[in-house]
Amino acid sequence: MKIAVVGATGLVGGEILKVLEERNFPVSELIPVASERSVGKQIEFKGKPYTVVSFDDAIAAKPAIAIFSAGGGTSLELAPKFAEAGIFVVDNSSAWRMDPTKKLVVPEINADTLTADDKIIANPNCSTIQMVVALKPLHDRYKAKRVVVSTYQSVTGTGKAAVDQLFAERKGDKDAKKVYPHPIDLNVLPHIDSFLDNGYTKEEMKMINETKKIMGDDSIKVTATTVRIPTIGGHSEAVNVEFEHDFDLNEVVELLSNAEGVIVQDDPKNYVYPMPLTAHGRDEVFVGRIRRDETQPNTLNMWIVADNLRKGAATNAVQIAEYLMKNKLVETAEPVA
Ligand code: A2P
Ligand code: 11C
Repeated sequence: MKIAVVGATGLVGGEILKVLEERNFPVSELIPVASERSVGKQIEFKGKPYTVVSFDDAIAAKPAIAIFSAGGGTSLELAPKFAEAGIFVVDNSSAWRMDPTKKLVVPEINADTLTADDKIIANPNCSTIQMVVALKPLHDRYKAKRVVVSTYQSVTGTGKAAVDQLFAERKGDKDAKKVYPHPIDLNVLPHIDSFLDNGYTKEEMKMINETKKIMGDDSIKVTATTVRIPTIGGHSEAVNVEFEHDFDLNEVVELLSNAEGVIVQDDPKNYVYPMPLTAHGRDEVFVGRIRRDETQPNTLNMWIVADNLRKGAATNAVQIAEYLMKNKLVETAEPVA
């Protein structure tokens, strides 16, 4: 299958290439796309060099699927052009997520809503994806009423320039180029994306609104505080959930252990719990510190970690592409096993 990766030179784009390769996605031709300034550059896929092309050339090459990770503005402008040419777009940006005519997909939860007419498919925000992957099996059993989440997010969520800022500061470079309004090394910023009139950030509102849309349940109340920390391995989240029905803690662990895409790491006495260092480069969502909130009934605390560039972005997008292929929603040149 011909696959275009729009934003192939970026952090998420690079991860998409790795995930396509690792999961043995049947790529018959890779079409890497980036901004005009990168056209003609070489990138590597499966050990071979590929030349970055412009989006016009990419559309003309007629890929079956284009996976976008090139920012919201680029997606707003270019995704419809690909879709009009009959190309499925799996879009990592926030551009289409809350558009009622577009599906917001986490394959473990709602890929079965996709049809061949869904030409632009939205990939949720990274911090939302890892939370709902763990929340859904519990919601199905006990019905989540209210979620209070605080995040500890990796600088990789901001992009390459932010990773450069962290390491330049760590080296003591006084002229480090600033992506954040403050130093990030040895610091914590309660600020991800821009502030809105209600005092929340866009990242916080994404967690609130996207969770309801993916779970297909507007009644779930979510409140969030999203925070940037100086790590690169992944995002961590302290999640407090109040359920309508009471739960048995052993059953919670069992439900999570059996949930697709979830790994329980919960043996605090032996210092086993999820961490960005151990989640880095992995496709799964890790859950630990599973315990009752003893201050009120039917309420659970847990700690959720995932590599935001993987399940939070690249892996989820590639899983959507796999779903399109396996369910024959996209036309393939070759027979699909
Ligand atoms: P480029 O490398 O040419 O700037 P990151 O989030 O890690 O900064 O990556 C952003 C990605 O989006 C890069 O691959 C970048 O390409 C790409 N990009 C930015 N603007 C456009 C555009 N107008 N068209 C296509 N790709 C774009
Ligand atoms: C961050 N969650 O960590 C953001 C990055 O809407 O896809 C992804 C933003 C998005 O900064």
